Amino acid sequence: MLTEQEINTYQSQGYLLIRDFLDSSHIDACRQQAMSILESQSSESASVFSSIDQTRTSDDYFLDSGDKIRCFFEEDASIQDDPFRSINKIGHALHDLDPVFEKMSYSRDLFAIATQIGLSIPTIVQSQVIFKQPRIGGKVMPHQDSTFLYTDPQSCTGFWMALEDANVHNGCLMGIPGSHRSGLANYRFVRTKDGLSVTFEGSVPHWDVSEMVTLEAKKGDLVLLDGSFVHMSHENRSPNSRWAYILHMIDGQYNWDERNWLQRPPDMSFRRMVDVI
Ligand SMILES: O=C(O)CCC(=O)C(=O)O
Repeated sequence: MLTEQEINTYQSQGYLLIRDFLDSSHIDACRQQAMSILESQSSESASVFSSIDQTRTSDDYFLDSGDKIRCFFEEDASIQDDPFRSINKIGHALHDLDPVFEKMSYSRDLFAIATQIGLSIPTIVQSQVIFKQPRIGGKVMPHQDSTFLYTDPQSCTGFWMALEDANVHNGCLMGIPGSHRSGLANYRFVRTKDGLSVTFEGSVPHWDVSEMVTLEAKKGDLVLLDGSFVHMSHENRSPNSRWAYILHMIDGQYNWDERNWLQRPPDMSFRRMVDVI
């Protein structure tokens, strides 16, 4: 359980670092499972990315991934590279489709924290393993998570779990303390009317990146991220990877916006944590 001081810090800063949240047996299980997913899926994704109509196929591959487990490549990776080292991330329904990630995601500890920070019906909408591969791990541009995962009122909350140490050398999270208090920028990542692709809508926000602080984390730490908290991560040019498991939750009492890129088919709707744990 969080202390009152931790809850206050989260509310005033927009993020909170919780040390030693995961124990090593969970981390090992999660890493092993990610490896076996990579082994079974990377050839499928390689064939998708070598298709002739690359833009169309990769749009579909991404847009249909909300209810699947799919691997996405690093931008700097060529598919001839070691397939494991070329994968940027696995997403986006590990929590609902993979038994190891399901157990880790629908945990009593995460549920307790989610309710303490104000989600009355914690509901997981998205899961990802981000690898930040050595030398080629890509930059994640400054953003607010609610731009991508929108509810009205906003309730998106990130649960970022370090599966390896994350520091300034291998591209740890960075963020602007208190930035969530300015609210969500008028900028949304939405499906186009025909539902077949995605686009940004609104005016591109400009944040003062000089205000970013590093959010270094040790293996096993959990970082909570308010949906309006401005954060990013730099490229990884170091020889070490930087694995993380990231869940995004919403408050299930609010409507999931029908224009969000991530949509589930009717027979696989988002699950309320309380119904699973
Ligand atoms: O892990 C990272 O480098 C960035 C993750 C992130 O920004 C997010 O999940 O919202």
